[in-house]
Amino acid sequence: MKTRVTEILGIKYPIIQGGMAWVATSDLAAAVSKAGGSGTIGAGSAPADWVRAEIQKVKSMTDKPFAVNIMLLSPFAKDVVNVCIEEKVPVVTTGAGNPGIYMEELKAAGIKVMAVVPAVALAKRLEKLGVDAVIVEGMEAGGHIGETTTMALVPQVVDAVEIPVIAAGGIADGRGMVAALALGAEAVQMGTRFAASHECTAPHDNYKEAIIKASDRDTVVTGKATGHPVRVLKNKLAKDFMNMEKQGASAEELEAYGVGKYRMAILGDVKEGSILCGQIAGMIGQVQSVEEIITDIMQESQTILGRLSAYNPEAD
Ligand code: TUI
Repeated sequence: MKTRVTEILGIKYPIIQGGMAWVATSDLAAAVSKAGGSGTIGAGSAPADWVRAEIQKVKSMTDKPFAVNIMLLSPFAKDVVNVCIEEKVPVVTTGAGNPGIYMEELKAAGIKVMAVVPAVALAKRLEKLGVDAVIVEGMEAGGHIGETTTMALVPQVVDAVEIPVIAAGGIADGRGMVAALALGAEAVQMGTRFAASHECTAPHDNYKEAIIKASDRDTVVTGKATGHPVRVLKNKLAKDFMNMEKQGASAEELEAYGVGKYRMAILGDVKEGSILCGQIAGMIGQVQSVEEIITDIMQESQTILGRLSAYNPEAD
């Protein structure tokens, strides 16, 4: 399945693994790239030296292209940009902000840049600044999100820009892949499905089990009051946090309460820790290998595409 995105990235399948902070480390990124997709190291708020070490680990595990996701709210974002340039990372994806100030140096270093956008206006602005593709992420996604759904946002961005669009948020199988292609996307980015993989070694098994156990209404969006809405699994922490929000806690109090909670969940405390995952968690029923996940999705997509091409609405 060739698209402009598979051509730009030099990958076999139009599947990109989301750059989940704390969750997407070198093991997962290397496994996805080896399996023919685009693996991504999630830099999150980690210091640049940690990111450099993860990049070097991926390079030692595979010659295939991979990406680093730069979380633009990180205090280390600028340092991570420099590390990506020094390490000649083939692809950078960005999230949680506008990567405009880094575009010139990333492009000068020959790095492909793909930015997550939650809205049409930012997609148009970044196209002018030279991003190679936009990752259009709907509010079904886990973690920090915008306000519009994938279904509504992807075709609007496709109509507004010439560069390729990658769809993200609420996609975890072949049905989601074909739907994304139907909306005009040329690849998908998936986070939650890859978080529930064997090669995703950073989170404790409890974390993956929580994703597997989740059903359709088990995620909530916290942090709307602080201006940083984040979709998480509904657990004790999320309920406490929402109660504090209801009682009018200040942004400072809420931020202070949130400190360290991602790390706690990664270490296995799935009650008091913050488990970031998308609404599609309810559809994920088992932990699988990355290879199985990618093969399943590609086979299911081919089957659906075959069925649709035989579909004739005129027939009785
Ligand atoms: O970035 C993500 N997901 C994340 S980042 C993260 S760490 C974090 N924790 C608490 C608060 C904030 C971040 C956890 N999950 N996904 C990509 C994404 N990017 N979603 C939304 C955006 C986004 C939002 C605004 C991208 C650009 C943007 O631009 C605003 C502007 O400056 O125009």
